[in-house]
Amino acid sequence: MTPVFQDSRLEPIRQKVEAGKRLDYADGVALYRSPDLLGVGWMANLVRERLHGDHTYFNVNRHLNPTDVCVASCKLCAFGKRARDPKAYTMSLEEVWEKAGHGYSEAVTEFHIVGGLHPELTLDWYCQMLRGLKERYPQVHLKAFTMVEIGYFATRSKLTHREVLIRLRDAGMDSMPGGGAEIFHERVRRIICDHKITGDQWLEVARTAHELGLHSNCTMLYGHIETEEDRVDHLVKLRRLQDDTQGFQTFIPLAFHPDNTDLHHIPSTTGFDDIREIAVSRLMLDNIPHIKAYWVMMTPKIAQIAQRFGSDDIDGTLVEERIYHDAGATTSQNLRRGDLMRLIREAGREPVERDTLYRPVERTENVFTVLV
Ligand code: V47
Repeated sequence: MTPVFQDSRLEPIRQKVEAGKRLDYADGVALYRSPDLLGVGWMANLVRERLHGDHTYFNVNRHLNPTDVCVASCKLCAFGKRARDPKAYTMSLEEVWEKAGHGYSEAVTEFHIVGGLHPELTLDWYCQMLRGLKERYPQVHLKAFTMVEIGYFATRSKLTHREVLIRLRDAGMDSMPGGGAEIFHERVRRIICDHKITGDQWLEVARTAHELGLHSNCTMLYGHIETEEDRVDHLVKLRRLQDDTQGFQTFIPLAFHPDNTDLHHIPSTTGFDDIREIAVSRLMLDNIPHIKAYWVMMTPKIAQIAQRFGSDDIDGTLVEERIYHDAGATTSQNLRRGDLMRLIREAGREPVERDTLYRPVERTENVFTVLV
């Protein structure tokens, strides 16, 4: 049964959503401005259930951050450090390979690998790292490097983005995470991350990766100095690229965590904004299959509620998370497979363990099989 919305301005949007029609820029702004979270969430849930029924996806993954040394000094970030900072670290190749196998008893299906823009590590070093991981953990999918890291490797090695991507792919990179997109609008980028590649360059690297057959995710960092229009502009740009390439698997809205950053005066996002962001993303990104509620960033409780407001994915076990915990996240650094399944079941959804490419995974004890 269709409910009556409190905000009558949502009615024309509801008609489009029910008819499966694409929402436009003005619809996106109206969704962000509406206080009728239940109305917006009802529509997002309709789309989510059309696409995925009751399934909520999760995976058993491990984050690896080989270095936090970074030349960029982004105001938004608490993770990156200058090379001379006594707290900065850079792992040796052996340390990366050893850490990958550490500290967790359930066999992981994915390593999620990102790091700072290190001024001395070479592209060859990163290729060796990937080869070494593949040799030691051949069954594990390597989801590695943001578009920003690719841009930096290209500048440093004097190669094109395409050449860098080909070298990394040939060394074992299977797909790419969605980080570094922040907000594409240049006015915002100049303030929060002025040393990163531009929004257009981020989109161009993603396009090239997709053309080479690499899937990736995409993100948006919200809850800092951006406007609602900036958020809609960002989503529409992602949607436009996806129309061309079909290469994005999952969109992950990332709530800004201000602690220990140069923007520490900005208050954290609220639960209302986090849930609404999930719902608006689901409605605007009609061509991106999955919307992830990243539990580390949202808290497990909000990520669970998001499963009824447009999200169909809750991320994974992680094992050890650095980027958000350096920025003051108070969530745990890992959750076990059983914890994730309980959160999903109690939201009335059916947990589906997936690999990075969303193929179902079957487990007996600690051995997993990807069902194709
Ligand atoms: O690129 C950095 C953001 C991203 C802060 O692809 C911050 O499956 C909030 O991209 N507050 C890294 N956000 C995380 C990321 C990600 C996470 C989970 C899954 C996937 C995926 C990707 O975090 C960075 C940046 O956009 N970030 N600092 C901060 N203080």
